[in-house]
Amino acid sequence: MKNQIWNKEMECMPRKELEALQLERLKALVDYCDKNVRFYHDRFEKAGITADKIKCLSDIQYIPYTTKADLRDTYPFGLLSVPQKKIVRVHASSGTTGNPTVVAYTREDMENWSEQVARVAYAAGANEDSMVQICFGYGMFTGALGLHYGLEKIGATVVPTSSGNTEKQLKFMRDFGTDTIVATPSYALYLAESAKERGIDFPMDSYKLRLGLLGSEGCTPEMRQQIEESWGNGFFCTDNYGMSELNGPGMSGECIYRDGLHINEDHFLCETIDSQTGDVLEKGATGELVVTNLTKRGLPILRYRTRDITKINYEPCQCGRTSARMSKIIGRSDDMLKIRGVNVFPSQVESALIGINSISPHYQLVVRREGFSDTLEVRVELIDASLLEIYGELEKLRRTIHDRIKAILGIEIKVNLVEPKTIERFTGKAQRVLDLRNK
Ligand code: DLL
Repeated sequence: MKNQIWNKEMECMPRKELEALQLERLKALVDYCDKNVRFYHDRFEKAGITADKIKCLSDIQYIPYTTKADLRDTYPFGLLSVPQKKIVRVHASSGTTGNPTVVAYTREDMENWSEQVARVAYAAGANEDSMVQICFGYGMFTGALGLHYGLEKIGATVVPTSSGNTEKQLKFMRDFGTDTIVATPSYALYLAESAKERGIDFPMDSYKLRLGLLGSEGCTPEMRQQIEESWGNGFFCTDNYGMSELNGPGMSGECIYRDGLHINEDHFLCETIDSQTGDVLEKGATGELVVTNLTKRGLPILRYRTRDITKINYEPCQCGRTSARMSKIIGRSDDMLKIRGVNVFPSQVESALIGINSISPHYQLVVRREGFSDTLEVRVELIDASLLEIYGELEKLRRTIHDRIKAILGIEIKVNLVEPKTIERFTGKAQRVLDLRNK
């Protein structure tokens, strides 16, 4: 892969200049939020914050954190800072309960977002010669449209196949000579295995795939190796991170040296904090990532608690970029699960179970990796064991639970009704999730 830099001026800026720019942008953002968003105005007033009190970057610590709950409480448009006619795009992702998290973009936000994605895609090796198939679901999820705009910006040929329909994905891949895919790591692997299964008719050489822009869920180095070996022919992939609250993909991504994910720091100011105490940690320490989107204007977000655990390396990279690099996500400080690219919270399952007769409030989520795809089993405890003897009733109950949960999560699940008192009880915080994917 070639070492290419999309925006040298910004990506290789001396750190002193970069930090001066971040400070200038932070002050402008605080001033902007103070004047245009009631939610922030009230919070700043309470905390005694005004833009002129921000003298250096570390003064950011006086600004209160924003959480997913804040977005949920102001659903859908309580954090908008402009009249709706200035908003050109809305996206959403699932929240912990009930309301999804809604995000909104002005035209300027869209330009910034495309620029951020253009940089990470170019850093990975994509360019105007690339034929890119986007296998993320188009819709409220930011993954597909985010990469779509960024890839068009660098002049790549975008093939918006969206998610699913593996047979068609592979056909287009062969017929078009697709050389780059955008997918979750698990789907990239699944595609490779499906291609291999058709090996007699279409040997792996019928595919020109060389690059994978992967993201939206974790990918260990072992998994990456497995994906690369499955595709063969020098297939190379990078890890890309982001979240809808921070535009979507494009916040950070690996360059060809793959030694951390370069953060677009002129747009994102990052900190790590102790997720228990909320204290800011020293630079470079492992903790929960907190991000301020310095340039977002439609629905600005300050000091967003991502719940993702990482550490940030501020040393320059051999690629020539001066931007800091975050390590791959080590885990989460809450119980959110990412299953086949979809955010799942145990509390969503709980809300689906509430009010159903014959089941106890004890349940467990079991996540497995079967083949190359994640599966979710929901174990629910019956109140009365005698129901196990009546197949018709049991099946009816299982269906009801299945349909309710599926309607909320939007993914296929398996419901398993178990005997009374067989799900482990906890005296402290209940452990609702059994994640067996890495076992
Ligand atoms: O997943 C945005 C995205 C799309 C990023 C496509 C990269 C590529 P959300 O649906 O809001 O946004 O989910 C955000 O997914 O807080 C992480 O927990 C997880 N996540 C995203 N990228 C990675 C990654 C998109 N590379 C949540 N590694 C985040 C590990 C990731 N976890």
